[in-house]
Amino acid sequence: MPELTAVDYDGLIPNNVGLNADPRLRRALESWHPRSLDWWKACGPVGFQESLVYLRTAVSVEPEGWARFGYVRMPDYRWGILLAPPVEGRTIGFGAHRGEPAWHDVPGEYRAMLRRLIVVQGDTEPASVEQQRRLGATAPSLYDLRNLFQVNVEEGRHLWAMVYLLQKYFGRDGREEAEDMLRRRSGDADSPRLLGAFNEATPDWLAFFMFTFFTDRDGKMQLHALAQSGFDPLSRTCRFMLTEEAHHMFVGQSGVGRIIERTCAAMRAAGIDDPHDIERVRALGVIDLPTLQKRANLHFSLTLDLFGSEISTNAANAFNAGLKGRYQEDQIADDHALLGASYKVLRLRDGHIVEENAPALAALNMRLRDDYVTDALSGVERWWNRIIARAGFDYRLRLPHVAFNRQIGEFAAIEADPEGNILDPAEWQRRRAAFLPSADDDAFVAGLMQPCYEPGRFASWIAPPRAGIAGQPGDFEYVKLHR
Ligand code: BYC
Repeated sequence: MPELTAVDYDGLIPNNVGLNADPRLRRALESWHPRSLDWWKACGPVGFQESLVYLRTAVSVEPEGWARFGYVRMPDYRWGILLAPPVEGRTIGFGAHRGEPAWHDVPGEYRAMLRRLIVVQGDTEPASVEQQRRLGATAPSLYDLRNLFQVNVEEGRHLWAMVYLLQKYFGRDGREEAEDMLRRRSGDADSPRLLGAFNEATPDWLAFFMFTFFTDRDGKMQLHALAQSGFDPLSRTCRFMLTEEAHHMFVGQSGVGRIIERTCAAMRAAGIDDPHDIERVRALGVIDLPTLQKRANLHFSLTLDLFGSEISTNAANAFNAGLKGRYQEDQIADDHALLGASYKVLRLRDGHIVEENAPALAALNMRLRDDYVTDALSGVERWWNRIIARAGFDYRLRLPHVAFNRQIGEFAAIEADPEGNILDPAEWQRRRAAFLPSADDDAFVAGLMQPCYEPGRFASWIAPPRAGIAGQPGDFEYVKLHR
């Protein structure tokens, strides 16, 4: 039976999954709790653990009033287990079991596949915290510092969400997987995180904003696909995670937007009309638009790899089993079985990129990736390019071709420029620094990264936000530093 939705906020682990009525699970989670705190202290934000941070904490799963804002020391954050309210009489929406009642327990025949999906999802959450752990030292403002920590504690909560599923539904091997989540490390040569992009460095704040715009958006798409799952606890977990995820993408979207705004204002004030006049723009202490383009090229292409191969039997099997649906599956008007249906996929044929019809079931990763590209493109146009256009500059940020800079799937074997023209390896090497950030570009950005911890003040290269968090004024002390 679906669990009740009332949130128990009194125990060690806030939850609306009836933990008190399940002593075995509660003990397992309570024994995981100190180890997750050890992980947080060793691998989470460097410094600031004693500082008071103005954080939102999820206290309810109702759409209105689900979060409470207040000062919290990060190790005291209440990492709760919260599932979206159950939907009465919910049925499986796609695949071979379409129309059957949703599962409230693990379907035995799909156990391994389901565990794998949950483990991959769970692994990304602590990975991103590890990637971002040193950024506090160079925060451009207390507002941004607070947003970083908000994202970090919520990724920590998302780890809890997946660990809950593993511990409750997968017995001993679930507990082992939960331990492994705390053992793997982003970028570690011996024990890396599972997916490529989560082993890359996030060395500076521009990387953080690009990551939250592009990579957290993959999170959104994958969580939407898992929210459709016929395994109801996974669906409910992901539905609530999506509530928090929206803010993470806002941080990236507005963060890069504020950089663009500052750059354009500085160029105007200095009488610079050509955005390609990089030396002069950089001399103003702001980040030139072509460097932003190269960073976008990097993060977009790294994120596309997270969708797996264009043609994937794993994806087909997960759909058929009713475990992972399409983006907004419940709003698509078709048979939700996809047997005999086809989908257009870009393939590499005889050294050329061509569009081909492929079986729709096998092409589900491609479809989700297409939905992702549409979503990301709309963010680029509606936010970033609008700011540039309003400032009166003849420049547009673009998303590179999906064949550009890929390590996974159809285009991993070739090199292509951002327009999708295939290049031979020598030409790629010659032109690489025009497409992707060079060591010089990174060094320039690194040179700008100086902390700005005075309430209401911002680093030279980023504009203040339009509005504060939860209606707070511009000079609000979002982090009370303990030094
Ligand atoms: N790196 O059949 P294929 C987020 C593996 S982000 C390394 O094409 P499939 C967040 C693959 O595992 C969202 N390996 O792949 C964002 C498979 O190995 P096995 C995270 C890769 O399974 C910001 C083999 O290659 N959630 O939440 O169709 C901050 C064959 O691949 C990669 C999910 O991803 C890679 N990039 O699709 C915080 C959802 N790609 O099984 C959080 C759950 C593929 O043969 N995961 N491989 O050993 C999935 O749905 C799928 O596992 C994937 C891969 C989409 C990742």
